[in-house]
Amino acid sequence: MTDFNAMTEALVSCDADKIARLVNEAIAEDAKPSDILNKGLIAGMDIVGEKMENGDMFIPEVLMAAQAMGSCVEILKPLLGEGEGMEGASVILGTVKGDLHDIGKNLVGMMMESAGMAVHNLGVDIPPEDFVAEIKSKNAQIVCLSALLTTTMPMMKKTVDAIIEAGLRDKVKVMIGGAPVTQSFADEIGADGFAADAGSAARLAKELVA
Ligand code: B1M
Repeated sequence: MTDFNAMTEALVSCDADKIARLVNEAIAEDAKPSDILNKGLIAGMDIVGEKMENGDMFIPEVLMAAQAMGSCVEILKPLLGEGEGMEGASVILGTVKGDLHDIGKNLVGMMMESAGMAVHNLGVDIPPEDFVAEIKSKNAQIVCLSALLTTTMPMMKKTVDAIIEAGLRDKVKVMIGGAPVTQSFADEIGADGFAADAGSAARLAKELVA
């Protein structure tokens, strides 16, 4: 029986070797990869977030926990697919300017790749003009914007506005996501859709280009 709490605790203590071992053991025990991710790792990151907010954990420790989580996500990558074909759809993905959070965005990219989409992951701190340039050069059908900070959410609107100004709005579907983002914010800024997590992002992408 997989002990997801042990995984959560190891992440909160930034014990990278222990978390990797627990994840590999859970896989060997046939635990569901989505349970490992949600009940073990994301649950741990939520506690890290609370501790950070309360001043019980500082940036270097949060970074260590984030790196440990990133390594575990790599272990889970081949197992997390949706598995259904969306071959050929070109997706631009990035965290908006001013924002350095990338774990959730990378999960979104993984789920989309495993559904067959060609994902161009631009990274973090991406200004609107870079999204516009990449939409053009990759002839993208979908652009996915991620933001984890309330202070960077307005950059999503600036990015949508830049896409409109470049005359590309009819050619590309805009999806947004990230912990503080909501469907009503998506409606407010004129995005085509909001996804609360990586799995639903991949499903929504399929619906939008169907
Ligand atoms: Co930051 N941070 N952080 N941080 N950090 C949060 C977001 C925070 C909530 C913590 C807290 O105070 N409780 C808080 C934001 C408060 C707010 O704005 N309301 C915060 C803060 C304040 C900050 C700094 C300002 C701290 C400081 O310097 N004083 C600073 C900002 C730096 C910057 O970006 N300019 C900062 C820095 C950092 C680190 C660099 C140390 C590190 C990031 C490392 C990295 O990403 N490589 C970090 C971390 C790790 C976090 C927490 C603890 C964890 C985030 C995470 O990875 N979650 C976070 C607290 C929390 O979220 N509980 C916090 C796990 C991940 C799987 O979930 O990213 O939500 P998430 O992604 C989900 C969905 O949101 C969705 O799917 C994903 C998978 O299911 N999704 C999308 C995400 N993007 C999507 C895009 C889509 C669709 C769905 O497109 C269509």
